[in-house]
Amino acid sequence: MRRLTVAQALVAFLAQQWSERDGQRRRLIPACFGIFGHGNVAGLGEALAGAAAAGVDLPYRLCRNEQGMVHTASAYARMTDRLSTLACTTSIGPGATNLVTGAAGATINRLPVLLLPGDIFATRPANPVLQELEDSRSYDVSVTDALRPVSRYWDRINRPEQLPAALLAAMRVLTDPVETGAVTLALPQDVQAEAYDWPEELFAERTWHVPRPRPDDGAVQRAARIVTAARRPVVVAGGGVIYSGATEALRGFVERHGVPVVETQAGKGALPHDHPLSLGAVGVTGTAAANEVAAHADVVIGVGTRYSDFTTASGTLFGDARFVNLNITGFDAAKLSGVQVVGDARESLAALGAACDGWASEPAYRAGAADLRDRWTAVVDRARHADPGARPTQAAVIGAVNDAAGPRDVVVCAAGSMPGDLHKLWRSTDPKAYHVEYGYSCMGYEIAGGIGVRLAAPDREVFVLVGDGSYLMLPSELVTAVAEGVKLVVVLVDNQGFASIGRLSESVGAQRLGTAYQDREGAPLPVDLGANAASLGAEVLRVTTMAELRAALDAAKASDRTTVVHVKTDPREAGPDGGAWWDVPVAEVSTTAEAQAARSGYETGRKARRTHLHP
Ligand SMILES: Cc1ncc(C[n+]2csc(CCOP(=O)(O)OP(=O)(O)O)c2C)c(N)n1
Ligand SMILES: [Mg+2]
Repeated sequence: MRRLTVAQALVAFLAQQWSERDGQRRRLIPACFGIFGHGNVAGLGEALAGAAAAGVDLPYRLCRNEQGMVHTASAYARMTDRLSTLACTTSIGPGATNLVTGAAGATINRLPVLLLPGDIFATRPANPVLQELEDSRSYDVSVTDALRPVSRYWDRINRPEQLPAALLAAMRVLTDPVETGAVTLALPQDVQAEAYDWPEELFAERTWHVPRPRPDDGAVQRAARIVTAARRPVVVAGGGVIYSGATEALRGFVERHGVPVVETQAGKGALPHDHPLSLGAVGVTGTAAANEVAAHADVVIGVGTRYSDFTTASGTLFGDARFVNLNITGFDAAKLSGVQVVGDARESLAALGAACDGWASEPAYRAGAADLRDRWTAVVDRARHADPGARPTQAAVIGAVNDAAGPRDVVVCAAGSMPGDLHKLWRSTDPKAYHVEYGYSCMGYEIAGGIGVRLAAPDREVFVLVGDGSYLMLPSELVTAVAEGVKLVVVLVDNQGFASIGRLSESVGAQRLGTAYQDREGAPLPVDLGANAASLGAEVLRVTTMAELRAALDAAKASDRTTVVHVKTDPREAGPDGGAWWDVPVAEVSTTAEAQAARSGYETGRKARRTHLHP
């Protein structure tokens, strides 16, 4: 028996957790991020300090905003293919509720994060404690309940005895590729400090084996019958391809069977951009080549994709296709009435490939796809081009960052107009080098996520592309990057507001209301984001021409300091369009001509929606 507080036991336990896949072991939770307050400083704070003093390897890192630290943990998990993540400790009240947005992002993106919010006293000696919600209908309600719907496992440790089983359940969910997402253990502040006699085995080294489930034979045979009858097959590669490490298996499958590949945001980089069968981004933010091939496909092989509305163009992209879905979760495999091949992506591709032995698509079909691909390549070349003396367009900024980044360097982005342009214009060379969070598309992810990426892959340079709107949501994590010595190159694309939502607003008849940063008279704001970044400890380079941008990117890359390259662009300049539709319902009745016109366009657009109900 070991007598420790609940918080001390938790820390001792976390330091002994490992994950293993394909014989490779790594620490499951190698570090803890946090912000202390009265809800965790005496419990987890004391425990982490004591552990550090005793030489336990669970370093603590201070972040500036709880939401940011969950993004950091998510990004870390994504970079490590979900085999490792970070713990996040918070105080009670606002510290805890600041986790909610990050937790939703992690769960939606199917990424493990371990959240340890403090909670109100379990013993209720003198309620309400500072920051307690105090629900008059039940003293059992706390703000941490807000984390329940966004967590894949949620528990509150009201008694020390509850901790061991909760810890094991939490680790299981974190490492289960089917269930993974945010895991929350709410820790009442009195219970954190309470001592208990723990069985020694609780602190033994423990390895969580991440399985590669093989798909059912019958399902593979059913899928193979459909695939081998296809004349115009296409693979939709999602994030699952990358998390499973299935990129080589995918390449082998499509090369043997002659199947073009289109990629979702999370799946971008599944094939290198210059692979002859790579048609690039698909869907609303997709390339014209990918969307054309997807629209005419008779069989769609979805691998590790959630089929979000951005991928399916809100149900309008695919025609009368049959779907064969390889996915680790039955939930995703069943989408679009697909044949469900439930299993690990790498294993499933191998099994399906074997079952389709000898079959390949017609060469003429592949040649047609290659032709579309070449035409799109020319569109990208034109969009990315700008003369050295010219003011950079957003597409040219993306091109310059792509040129400056080495083949393994990582681009990070999340919200605004850049994810769409990146999806279409970025040329990815490595499965981990394109890191756009587009499940939650959460403004503020960019810098915090960049920290997680760099911590997980210190040998890769990290280029964070962030819009001015996203930057203003969470610039505080620049301080964390500086303090922790996590070097980032941040390219701050400043177009004085929301280019993306401005454009969307105009297209739905909302007249760009509230989408530009300006004062009540419509004049530009006296706001200097470069000065803001400098005040937070970053090196700042301001650029006005393409030549200056390229020089600044090189200097930022060579520097060992976090550097913000501040570039101003025009919000009305849009990148090339891949021609797909997105469902954003427009007012059915309105007094404005703009909204009426938008509504009629909307009604035409939605006529193309299909429900895929193939039995
Ligand atoms: C936290 C959050 N709030 C609101 C939104 C909705 N939204 C999506 S993009 C965007 C504007 C982003 O502005 P900016 O970062 O400057 O990028 P730009 O559109 O100018 O490229 C908004 C408000 C969001 N995605 N996330
Ligand atoms: Mg902007």
